[in-house]
Amino acid sequence: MNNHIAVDIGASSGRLVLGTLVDGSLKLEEIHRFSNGFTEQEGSCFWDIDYLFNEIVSGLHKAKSAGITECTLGIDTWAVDYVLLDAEGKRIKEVYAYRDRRTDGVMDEVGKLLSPEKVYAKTGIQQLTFNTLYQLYAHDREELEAADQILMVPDYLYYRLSGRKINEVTNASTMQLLNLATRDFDPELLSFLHLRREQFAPLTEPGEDLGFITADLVQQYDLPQCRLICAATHDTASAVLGVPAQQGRSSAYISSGTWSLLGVELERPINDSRAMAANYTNEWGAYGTYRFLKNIMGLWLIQEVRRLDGGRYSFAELASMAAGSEGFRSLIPCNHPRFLNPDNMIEEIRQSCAESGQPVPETPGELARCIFDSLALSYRSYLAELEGLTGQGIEVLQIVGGGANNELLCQLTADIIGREVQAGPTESTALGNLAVQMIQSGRMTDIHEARSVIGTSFAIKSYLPQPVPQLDQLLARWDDLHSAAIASE
Ligand code: LFR
Repeated sequence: MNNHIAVDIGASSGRLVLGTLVDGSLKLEEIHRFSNGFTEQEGSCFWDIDYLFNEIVSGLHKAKSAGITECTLGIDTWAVDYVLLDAEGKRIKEVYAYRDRRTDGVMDEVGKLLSPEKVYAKTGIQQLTFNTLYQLYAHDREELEAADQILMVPDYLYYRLSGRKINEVTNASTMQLLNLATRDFDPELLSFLHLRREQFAPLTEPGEDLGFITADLVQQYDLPQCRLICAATHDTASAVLGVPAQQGRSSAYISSGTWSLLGVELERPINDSRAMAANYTNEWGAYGTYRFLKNIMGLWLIQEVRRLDGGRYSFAELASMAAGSEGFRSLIPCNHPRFLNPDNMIEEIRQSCAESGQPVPETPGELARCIFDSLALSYRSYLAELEGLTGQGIEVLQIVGGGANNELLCQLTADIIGREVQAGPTESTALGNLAVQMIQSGRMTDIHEARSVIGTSFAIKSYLPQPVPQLDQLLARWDDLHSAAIASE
């Protein structure tokens, strides 16, 4: 049996990908793809989790129709969002989407009651308004008390398929409730939220065998016999597992999708005061690793511009219009919280440019160019910070995920950071998810082998830095904008 299926659901789309190992090469075949997004109901933002579950089932049914009778299956999604269940295992509430505004100002409020230094020393997790800690603090107290179980989104999807409740570690770490030293939920943080340890399931590591999809589901929807393997259920954890092996050169990665996650993999967390001041995170990875990284407002910016523009142009068209627009004309401090979920991204970008006395981008091409230029410049700043914090110089930046397809952004990044960028594979998240299944099934020995196989199975494009005219002036302009934005957060 050589069929492994990754269910990979991001904030804007989901897919089921079949992975097979043929003559030492990993082959991917997309079985099913669907869109995703949160919707606003009475002023709050929610995911449609039943729809996502149904899409998984439809995808599996398609696999069966295509002749797959047996497979293993792993699930990954974005992080931080949770599902409350009652004692019968029924959902108590729709699932809030992390960009919901109920957490506006909550981080500061909590910071007055619970020392942020202490929370960082315990958890090593960066301060983001949407961390589960803040979401739960902002959640209706009675509803939380009534919850028999609190599962993360992928945990819940596994539960619906198998009946088994887990809290998978890579995703659970983004709750900002796990203690790095004890490797379990931190009692003080739980009691701050008036929560009990029993409301969470046992912490489960990637690679655990979770049993088969229930016979009822298999029969009712005509599905393959699927053995569920616990993936690195946080999509970023899977994406980092899917970063190709690097031969002898020190490297950092960017997992480039809705977010740009820039960082390195470490064997030990760095949760000192410098890392805290720079707001770097230590999310738990598979196989005893930590992802020391920073969230950068990534392709969400262009996704929103495209949506508000009525979807007239594809992402490829927007990138080519950006390539034809004047470079470095207007820049935005793209990681400022104002861009997290503004009422209107296009207006927010224009306003930011106007406020800083720069030309206001009008056309979709100008808006896209402003976004890509600003992202490349922010990568440079955060890369330098990363080198300072880890004490490790970076020679190569590996960009994986959908953003690896964006040639303009990859070239701009190489030019601005002055180092080689290696782009690809775009499907690193599905690949990391599959790697865990293949290792668990004995098809691969370990993650080193998986990363070598990934490196030789997919085309990886190299971008070498080209000179940027008047770079010093550009960097000075960027530093002013970037520092002013940090000061105003
Ligand atoms: C990327 C990602 C990031 C996480 C954000 C919210 O899809 O999972 O890693 O910080 O979404 O969950």
